[in-house]
Amino acid sequence: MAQFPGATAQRSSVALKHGAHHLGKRMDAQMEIWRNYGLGQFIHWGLYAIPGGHWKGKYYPGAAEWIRSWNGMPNEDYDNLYKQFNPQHFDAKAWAAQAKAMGARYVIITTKHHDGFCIWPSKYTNYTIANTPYKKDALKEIVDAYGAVGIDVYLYFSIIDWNHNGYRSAPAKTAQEKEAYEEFKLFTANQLKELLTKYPSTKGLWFDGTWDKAWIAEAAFTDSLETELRAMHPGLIIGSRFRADENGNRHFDTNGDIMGDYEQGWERKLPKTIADVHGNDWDCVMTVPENQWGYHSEWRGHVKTSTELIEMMAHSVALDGNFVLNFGPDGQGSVRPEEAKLAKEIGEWMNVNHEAIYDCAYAGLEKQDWGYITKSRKTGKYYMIVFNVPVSGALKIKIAPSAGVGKVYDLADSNKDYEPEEVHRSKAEGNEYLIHLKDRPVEPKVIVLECTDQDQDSGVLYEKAKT
Ligand code: FHN
Repeated sequence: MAQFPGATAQRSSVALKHGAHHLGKRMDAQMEIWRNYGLGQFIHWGLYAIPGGHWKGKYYPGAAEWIRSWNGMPNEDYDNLYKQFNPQHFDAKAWAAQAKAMGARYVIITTKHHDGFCIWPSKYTNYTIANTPYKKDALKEIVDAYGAVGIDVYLYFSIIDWNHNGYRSAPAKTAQEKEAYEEFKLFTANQLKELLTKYPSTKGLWFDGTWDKAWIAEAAFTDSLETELRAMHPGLIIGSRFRADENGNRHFDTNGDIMGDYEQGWERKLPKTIADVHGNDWDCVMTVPENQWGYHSEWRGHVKTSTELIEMMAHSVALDGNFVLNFGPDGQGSVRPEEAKLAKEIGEWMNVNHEAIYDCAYAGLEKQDWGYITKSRKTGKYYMIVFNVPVSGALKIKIAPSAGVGKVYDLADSNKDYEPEEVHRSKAEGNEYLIHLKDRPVEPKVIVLECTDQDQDSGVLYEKAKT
């Protein structure tokens, strides 16, 4: 059983052999770095980027990386795509520079998606980049380039593998099927160990495709594999998608305790309140259109703007999570112009306002009418991230009865300060202030709030009056 400072031993309400390894948050240094990232980048890049959501003139309406499962594209055609994989514009250093300029502090890169194609030269299968015209180890290029600019690398790994003969979604019934699945398990374990050995700077594994009944039934195997991976790579971070307990519960075990270091269920959605995250670390992975991860040349439906994405990031951090934005480079390795534009715009905002995102956490307040509030874990400063300015131009904020408002100023310009107007002072309810804006912002604006005489026990900010 893995143990981490600050985490307690497994609860015994229901005795479990393969439940959570620790209760509560991991408080070691590596996990502290993880929770302070604020913003990450996801990259989905593989063979599916070549057809880009089309085959023989037909449009595939699903997520581009699932095109192999579509009857509009014969499996054989897909399985031969690797012979064309030769991304002439792929420049890992340019990707890393773009991610850095956007403000990402970690990246999650697809080493192998459900199709089974590996962007590293795995010695356990021939279905790898080594056998494409490109030949080179793209994963190494990415790991090195991101590492060089100080962005931590996490490896996405799909358990579903449509290329492996032993892979199956339903539990094996015949002896032959069982034997094949045992081979698949060994293959999976070998690949994971290979990744950690070949790319030792990686900080964690981001698992996917773990919902099959066959995998869920493997609680003993997955538990011991997780323990082995952690032992070979101290500090390794693994989310809640990897394994199920012996009763088939995923993410949370039979006792309701999270299995893994953070909750990985927030895909294309966000928690509404702090209660929804149950005191766990978590990340939200988000697509730019509704549901496209790999490159699809024709995005349909709503495409999120940088303001919407910045708001989702603020929302995530204000509820103790990280926000991870997906990119799907094309078959030549180019980042599409829409994504490049978003990266630039988010980066410009982060350049000025990153203090409200990095190293920040839940501040004791839920969503405000005007926006979100975060608190620096390092300095204790509060950040009001303003998206909606009321007609009055006055932002209402309530702080603890024992607290006073100190300096209040624009993060973009500390000379632009405010004299909060005291509206209501109450020992029972906390002290309410109005901050009168001097102008109407055209983009999300951050106001820094430094409070005095903080009451350590209750927290400075009050969510609502006690009645
Ligand atoms: O099926 C995949 C999907 O293609 C994509 O990789 C996302 C990313 O979180 N994960 C799966 C769906 O949960």
